Amino acid sequence: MAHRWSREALCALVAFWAAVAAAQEPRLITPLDTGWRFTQAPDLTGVEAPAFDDARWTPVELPHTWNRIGNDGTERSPLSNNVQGVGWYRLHFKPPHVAAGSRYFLQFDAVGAVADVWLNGRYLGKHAGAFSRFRVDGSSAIHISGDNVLVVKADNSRPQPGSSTQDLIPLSGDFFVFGGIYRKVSLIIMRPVHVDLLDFGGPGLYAHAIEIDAAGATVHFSGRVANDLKTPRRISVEFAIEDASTCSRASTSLKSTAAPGSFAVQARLQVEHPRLWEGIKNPYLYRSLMVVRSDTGRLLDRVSQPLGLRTAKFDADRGFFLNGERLFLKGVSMHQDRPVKGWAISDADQREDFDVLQDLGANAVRLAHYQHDQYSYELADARGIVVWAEIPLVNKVSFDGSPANPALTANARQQLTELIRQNYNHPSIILWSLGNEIDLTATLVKGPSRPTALLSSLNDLAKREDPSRATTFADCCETRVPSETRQPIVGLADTVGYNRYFGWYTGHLEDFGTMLDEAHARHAGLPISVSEYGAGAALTQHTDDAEGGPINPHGRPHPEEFQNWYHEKSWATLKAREYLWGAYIWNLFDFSSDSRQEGDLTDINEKGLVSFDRQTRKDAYYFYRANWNTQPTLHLVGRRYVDRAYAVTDIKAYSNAAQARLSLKGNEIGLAPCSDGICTWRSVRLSQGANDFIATAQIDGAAMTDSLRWSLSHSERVVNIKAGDIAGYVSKDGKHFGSDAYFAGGTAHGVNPPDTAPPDRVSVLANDGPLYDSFREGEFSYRIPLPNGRYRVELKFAEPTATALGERVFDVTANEVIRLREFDVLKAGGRKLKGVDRFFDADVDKGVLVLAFRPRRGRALVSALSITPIAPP
Ligand code: GCB
Repeated sequence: MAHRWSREALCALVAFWAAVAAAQEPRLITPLDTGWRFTQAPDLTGVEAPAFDDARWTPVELPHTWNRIGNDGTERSPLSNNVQGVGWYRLHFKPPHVAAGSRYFLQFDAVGAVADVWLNGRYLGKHAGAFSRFRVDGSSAIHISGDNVLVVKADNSRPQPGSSTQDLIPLSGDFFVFGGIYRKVSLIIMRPVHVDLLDFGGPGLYAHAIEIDAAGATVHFSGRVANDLKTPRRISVEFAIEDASTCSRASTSLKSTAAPGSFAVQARLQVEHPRLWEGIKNPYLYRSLMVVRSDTGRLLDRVSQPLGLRTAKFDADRGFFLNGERLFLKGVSMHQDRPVKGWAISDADQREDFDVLQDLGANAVRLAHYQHDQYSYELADARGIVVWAEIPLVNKVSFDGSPANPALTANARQQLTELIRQNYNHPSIILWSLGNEIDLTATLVKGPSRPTALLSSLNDLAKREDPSRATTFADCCETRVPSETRQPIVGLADTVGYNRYFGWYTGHLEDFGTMLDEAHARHAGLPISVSEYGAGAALTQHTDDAEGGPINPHGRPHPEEFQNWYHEKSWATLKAREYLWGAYIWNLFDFSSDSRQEGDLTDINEKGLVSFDRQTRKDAYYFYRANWNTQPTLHLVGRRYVDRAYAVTDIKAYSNAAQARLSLKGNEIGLAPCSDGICTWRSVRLSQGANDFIATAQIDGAAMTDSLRWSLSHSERVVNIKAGDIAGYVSKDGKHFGSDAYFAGGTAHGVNPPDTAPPDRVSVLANDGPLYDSFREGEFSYRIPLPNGRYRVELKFAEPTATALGERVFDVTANEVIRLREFDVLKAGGRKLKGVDRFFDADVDKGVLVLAFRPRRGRALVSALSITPIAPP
């Protein structure tokens, strides 16, 4: 009777032979990460000569960048280095001893931004693009036994007309382009006939499923073979699919004659009863293999790539479908930088970022605004995170608003080809994005923007390179500028993402949903997403009411609680829209951008849900965790706003519990229901000193608890409010004025609109001018909770606009008793922008003081309110 092998036994045998094969790997890969010397000196000459003396250069290891951007604090640190230009690297190395006739390739995982490479004084080539892998053939220059000198010139000059980077994308962007060899370098030694390494940095093997159903999947293989010899060779090319237990599930072998040069070999394989790559549910991975052998069966080369079997479809009305199932892409965007290290990050850094992303509960990532390290895409494959991948075509296609010139077009096409070939095999990638906000300049400088020729050319290229994936791009400005200056681009790619910052840069948050609905109606058949939304959050800046005053998006302060409010509202808007295929938070992490002086930082965009150093998860992080992650979350909100301005305040927890319980100093406050991830206890009363809160909840049988301490440094009978201001202010006489709170009605303003810089800034003439530089205006009231008693109410005013007496006249009542009658600030101050104070006494007997501002002519206003007790009750 014939012996029957079990499947496991067969696989064990296969694994054994795979191990044997691996032991004789045909490629010898030597990392070249240590022993480099570096200097930043633009005018050096003769550096490429092997004998050049680099003894005084700085010893460095890869990954390396000379730039250092972004620090904690409102001033730029002396340790910062934002010098853009040329940096030189030199390395002496000795290659391992191998058989004669081998080929030697140098692989650079990325160099910022333009690289020139010499080996032993011989120029091997240039690569323009800060993000993609590239390889050069060093076979004719190498000293196979003995010392070799590898020289790299890295140039990250700021792109401008006439610069060395004038035709290199990105021309601009809200991120810093770090200079240097900021990813790894290796020497790859191969046999002369091998899988092609010079295919735009790609793996040379490209596989994807063309048909999938329960019974089987058909996978198309295309492999490139290079014959570096001068004569043809008879070879066989094997393609195979291995499952996750390295068991071969399908294979084929093709005989061929490899002429000198390179050529493609194609095949199709069937996998029976395929297991699907199902995103975070089950990111099952096969591997595709390509093996090249000589006609005598000698192993010449071998490549293994990830293979995931899945379908990805977009529907204009119903969103995104993975393997036929609707999946809303709960996305975050990420850059690739860290404090001090900049872009020279490690694998461990990338793992940590994906750990955070998964802890948040995201199922999708936009790896912005350029090609990231291979390892990030591998992590996404392995963890089931759906990826939006993109090229760094950002903000503009030319300096003067004209269409992209041929050189820039060629560079953008090259970077797109590299992105696609190098990442073709990652099942996690579902979209190639062609650009980001490339008509932004039309909005900012009101000049023309002519991106369509380039965008169409890139779209065609992406479809030709990879017909299996959809294209997209991120739009900023569709309806913001007239069509005479801006060519319409939405609809040019298969899908679109809208970068929208309602309530931050523009408009009101309430208009976000309407804008999306209008876009959906305007572009019938076009699948749409939100590719960016977000708001800044500084860890040391706080507000009691995010609607208390205008935000200054390009400046300071950026209270953390504004970000909470923004995301609570935004997520409610987004999740209600069935037609959206996804939404990407901008950004998961704070990141470096040397044009930013915002929040409490310098050179950092602080729209992250997590701080730049990854040490602090902001409150808004937990809002999403409560909504997106099924793991239990219970997080009391406001843990960094410790010194409270007001004794009576709401307190919130972000939680996926049905309800949560709160106690203060051991006294039960009560049970609050939680909906949409938010549990709120209204009008909680703090007392002077420390206030310790403990929240508890049961979530899926797990007992959760969280605590925080707030302190109140003044009596509960004192209330100081800076009207119309989102942040507080400590007055010259040491009083803590909280941000605008307890108000109803009116609108908030500053005497200077946000972003006004000297010399246009005005100030209020008063002993303490800043106390008067914001105001609430209109018909409005304040309901201020206070213990019963008698109080002194001091109101502060400054006329911001009225030029004639009688233009603005109003009454102020306290608990319905008129205290200021027909008050005219201009008259009282005698001139515009002159601080005016008025005070009166008022009794509180029902726990609340209602101050009403009632216009008689024009709009009422107030700049600050200060309430202090006169006598105990
Ligand atoms: C955008 C850009 C992104 C910026 C972001 C912001 O629209 O695409 O690069 O960083 O806005 O924070 O302003």
